[in-house]
Amino acid sequence: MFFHFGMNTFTNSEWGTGQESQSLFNPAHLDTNQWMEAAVQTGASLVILVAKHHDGFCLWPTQYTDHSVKWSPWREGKGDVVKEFVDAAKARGLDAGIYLSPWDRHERTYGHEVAYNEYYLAQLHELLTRYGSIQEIWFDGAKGKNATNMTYHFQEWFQTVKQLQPSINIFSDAGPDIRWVGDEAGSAGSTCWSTVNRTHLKIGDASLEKYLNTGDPHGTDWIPPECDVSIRPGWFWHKNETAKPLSQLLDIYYKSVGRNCVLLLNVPPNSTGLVSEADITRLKEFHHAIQTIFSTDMATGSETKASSQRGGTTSGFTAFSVIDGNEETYWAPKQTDGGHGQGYWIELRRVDVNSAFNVVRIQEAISMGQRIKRHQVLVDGIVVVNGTTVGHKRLHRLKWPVFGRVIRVWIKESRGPPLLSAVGLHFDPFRKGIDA
Ligand code: FUL
Repeated sequence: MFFHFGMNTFTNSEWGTGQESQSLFNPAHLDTNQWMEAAVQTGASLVILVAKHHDGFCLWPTQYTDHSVKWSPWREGKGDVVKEFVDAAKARGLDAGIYLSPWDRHERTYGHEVAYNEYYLAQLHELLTRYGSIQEIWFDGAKGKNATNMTYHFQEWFQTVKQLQPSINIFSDAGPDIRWVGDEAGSAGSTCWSTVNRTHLKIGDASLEKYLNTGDPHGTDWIPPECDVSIRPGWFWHKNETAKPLSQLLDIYYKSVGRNCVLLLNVPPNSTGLVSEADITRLKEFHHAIQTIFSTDMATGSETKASSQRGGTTSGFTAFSVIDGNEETYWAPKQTDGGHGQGYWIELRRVDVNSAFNVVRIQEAISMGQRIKRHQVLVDGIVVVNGTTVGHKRLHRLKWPVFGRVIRVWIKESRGPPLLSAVGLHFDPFRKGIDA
């Protein structure tokens, strides 16, 4: 879960000018435990705070500028939102991440290459040494059209980050660990590879959006995408905006989590310093809907059969692995299978055919790489899905609920033998439109 909170929260804007007075920052009831409660209730595992947005106002008492909480009335200048955020996250067992905007409209050194890069590095140093372990750092490529020219020393920043926090994940348009998905709608490409070629990438280059959206089957760098999207129209809280309807959130879930991505859902706290009740209600609905859809798997108990199986029945690569409920185990075909242009297939023969499903879940054994290029799903011999990549998780919504007995996942093209860790069949009662 992403938290955009800062000066903009108090000025009803999305991009502040950097000229705002520190006295405006004064959330009367700021409670990061309440934020974490919202995250936990939604099933999130990681929370990321915008520590400084483009307006340059810092949510921690940095020693490098006066434009921070230290000069605001909040907690009489003794508060530290970053500390409260990270402490509250850790107390709830959540991983914590930080967003630090490179574009800074307040800082007077901005535009002076050496001075600003040093300023930014010094702030990174504060953020990554004061608050214990941080699991993700978010580098935003955004910048206004008329922004002052500025060269960022990304390589140096990344090196510093890794020195200070060796196991952190660095997010940016170009990784190196997690990549932007190329849009802010929470929607990955219907073909989505975890791999890209880093040499093609450049932070802040809009012409790369399509490439980031689909990844690259020939990519040599493993940089899986993260889909950032806001629950509301804006990234920051605005009095007159409301949360997206459940149907839209579910659509986002299918197009992000269901397309091999991490979903980073932004929930902006309001000017009192709390996540609004209406947003919490929507988050609960969202979580409940996901639980409802995926807690029942109609593939459970099926008989399994595959085009081939590597090793004997005790090899650990049996077809049954896809329905054993364990993501660590997987089905592997023989190396020699699929050699005649037919691909590889696995079949589930359902015991209970009286239960309809309208969602098919397919998962690759992702620790062994991403291999599937093209696949089909057939129900009793009829093709109901034509798909491309699978990756960690592929969710297919069917046009209508089906009751079939034999479900075949047919991998038509892959980079080497496909390895499947799961196939699931689910019923989504919230589904109205037909937009597979
Ligand atoms: C964009 C920014 O300009 C938005 O304000 C927001 O922070 C979003 C996550 O990234 O590039």
